[in-house]
Amino acid sequence: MKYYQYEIETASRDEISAIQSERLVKTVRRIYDNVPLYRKRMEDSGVCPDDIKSIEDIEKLPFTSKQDLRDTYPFGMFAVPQSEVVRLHASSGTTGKQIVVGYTQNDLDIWADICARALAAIGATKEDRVQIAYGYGLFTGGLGIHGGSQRLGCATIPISSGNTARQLTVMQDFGVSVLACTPSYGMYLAESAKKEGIDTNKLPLRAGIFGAEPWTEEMRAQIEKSLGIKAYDIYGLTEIMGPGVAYECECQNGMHVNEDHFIIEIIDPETGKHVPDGEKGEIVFSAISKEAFPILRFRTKDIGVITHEKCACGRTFVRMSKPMGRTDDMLIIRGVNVFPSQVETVLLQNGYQPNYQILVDREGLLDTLEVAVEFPPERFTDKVSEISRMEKELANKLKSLLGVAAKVSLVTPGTIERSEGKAKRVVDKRKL
Ligand code: DLL
Repeated sequence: MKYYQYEIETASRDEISAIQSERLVKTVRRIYDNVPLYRKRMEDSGVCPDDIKSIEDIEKLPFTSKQDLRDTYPFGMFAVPQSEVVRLHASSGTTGKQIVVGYTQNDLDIWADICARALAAIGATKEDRVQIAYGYGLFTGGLGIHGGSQRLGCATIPISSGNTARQLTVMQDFGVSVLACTPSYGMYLAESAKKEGIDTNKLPLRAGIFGAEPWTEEMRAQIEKSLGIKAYDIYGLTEIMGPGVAYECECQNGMHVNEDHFIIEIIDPETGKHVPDGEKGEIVFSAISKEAFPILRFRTKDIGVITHEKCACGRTFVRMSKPMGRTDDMLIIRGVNVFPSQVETVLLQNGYQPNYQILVDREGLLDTLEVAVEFPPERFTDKVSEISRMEKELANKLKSLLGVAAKVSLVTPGTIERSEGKAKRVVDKRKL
């Protein structure tokens, strides 16, 4: 079973647009009537629900930001009475007060469907055993994929993140075939398996569904090689639903947005205007079928591109690229824009593992950039001249790709902190 819901996943553009228009119009009316913040925003920008007749009119609507959700904390954006809400999740993000989102039973059903689509797209069936090593709890990762895995009929293993030794025991003893966790935890599991002498290539494990944090194509290749699996991407965010907003198919060439439930726009972050397919911009999402927590034109701060080109898998949903960074994690070092993903690409292309940290500071008026990365275990040495030769070589490679000088510090394998959830790659001391 390659598709979970074949008809909608392969619907024509006209059919998709018709569904989107109908749901958008309804959502606008509903939130105008039920959410004071939206009513005020729309009134302030001179739009009324009757102005929105189809998705063509979406640009008339005001944006929503994370700050709006903080300002209405905890339940100010909910559009149904409390008695209809059957689940709450929350996200704190990297800074600031947490935000709370809610789901009706119908919302949870849709969430399970979209995660089931994601699992089916990577070839999972009810014959599979799925180890869910995303965190369970207020984070949407664990319970989100859990709902999809159960909906598809897979034997679902709700192990949550952490306790790596137990993860490896379960993986072997239960004959796990699909792993779900963050890519950085996937790498850590691979590394730990190797240390324990477990050859994951000999296990039934054959695919992984990784997301919740940025990862590069180079990291994908490493995970595939070290775990002996196919590694697929899955995207989502708490404000819109959780995991499953977009999902990769076997083509591994962009993530299909579940367009019957979410409208994606790519905008120029400065002007707020749409940019054409293939051009980079900020990703904006509207959730058009959610009951408890509908959201319109949410500015994700993720940067990506979309394409409407046909995908070889037969799905017609628009594809988004891996997010290439965030408008708020782009570092500006001496005036040059640097994304952590660029650093990761250079490291992995040069034989290093994705165990690194980027340290930014300011000496006097000058920004400093340092990349601490572990020696590849097989190249570990205590010879000072060799260490400085390797550091210089990597620093040159970084400079030529980033356009700004970086100091490289090679550190002992195993000393950069491992993550069981989202890895913390950047320490920017300038803001402290
Ligand atoms: O991370 C939901 C999720 C759980 C997605 C499990 C996939 C798998 P939040 O904690 O609200 O929700 O974080 C959302 O994480 O805006 C992106 O910046 C980042 N992100 C999520 N998926 C990906 C991905 C979950 N596949 C934020 N690639 C988003 C890159 C991702 N970044």
